[in-house]
Amino acid sequence: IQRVFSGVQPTGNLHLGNYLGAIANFVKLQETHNCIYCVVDLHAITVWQNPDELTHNIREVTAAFLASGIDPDKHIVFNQSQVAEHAELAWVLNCVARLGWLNRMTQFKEKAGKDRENASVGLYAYPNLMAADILVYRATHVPVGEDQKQHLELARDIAQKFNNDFSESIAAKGYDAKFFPQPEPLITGPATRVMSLRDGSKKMSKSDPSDYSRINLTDDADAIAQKVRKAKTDPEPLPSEEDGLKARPEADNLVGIYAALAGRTKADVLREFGGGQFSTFKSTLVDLSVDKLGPIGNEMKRLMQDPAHVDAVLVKGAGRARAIASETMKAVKNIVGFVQAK
Ligand code: AQP
Repeated sequence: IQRVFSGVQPTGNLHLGNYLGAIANFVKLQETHNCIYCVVDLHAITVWQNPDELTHNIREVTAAFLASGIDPDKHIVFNQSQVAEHAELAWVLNCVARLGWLNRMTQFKEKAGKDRENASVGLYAYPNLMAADILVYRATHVPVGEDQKQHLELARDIAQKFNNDFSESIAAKGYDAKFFPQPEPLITGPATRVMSLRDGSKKMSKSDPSDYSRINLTDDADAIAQKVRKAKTDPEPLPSEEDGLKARPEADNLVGIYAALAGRTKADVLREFGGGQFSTFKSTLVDLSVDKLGPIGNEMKRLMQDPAHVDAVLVKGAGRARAIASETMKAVKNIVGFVQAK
């Protein structure tokens, strides 16, 4: 049975993009894979986080996992900082990855902005830590949104370079030549890149200053209704076929959201709504969104009233994660040539 790893940053404002692009797929994969789902708090601090808010946000992402249907007894749910092996392996991978590789990462360029000299070293090295997150469990499949594709490709390159650089030692010490497997990205469903409700050319994002750009998982029915009604559209009616969405990013986005929430294809949704006005479509989208997200938001709020329970889930998950990660780390140290207790 194959192993899945993925993570979500506890940086607040969990939104529909995080849900459709990642968490909803996490839930499905539980049926077919051994899954490890991580609240990646070490990644979060690559940009400044208020400590109290960070604690709250770690619990909130955990609550979102549980409320969406992730089972922490059958699978592993924990926060990254509790398993030191992530940071430990990341250091080794910092020494494997090349500066030139990291220089090509578009997310760093976007997040660092113009003031690159002032970005943290952590923000730059973020993709190496992400590679460590995956490889420390020797995970084979990584469900992510479209925006993470480049980081996944880097993780594959790092895995391969480690296997090559240390091939003699790997063979001499009796490990499989492909010590680190090549992790496969799983970018699936009709909403792998949910766009901002205010601007169809920007992805829906936690850090967008406008709350109207996104539907948060904790939004109530009124907030969802207001945001969907105010979502940017164009004056044309909806097209009847998918081709008609091509130069219409806002329409494409709303149809994609509908399709993903309803578990249908975009073509199928357009067969029903094609030719109609956005106002009618938007009302149905509001009902569907409230229907699907309302119970998740309510359950998140209920779980957040018992932080001790949420923390206990994370502590227990971290123990199980550590058992796997420490085995990998022992082997890595052996391969690299470090001295350690037998
Ligand atoms: N708009 C999106 N559409 C589809 N998937 C998305 N993801 C994020 N935004 C979208 C996916 O959600 C998972 C968790 O993301 P993350 O928390 O690790 O970080 P992120 O990608 O940086 O999320 P944001 O919301 O865009 O935050 P900021 O504003 O800080 O940049 C990932 O699998 C991601 O692909």
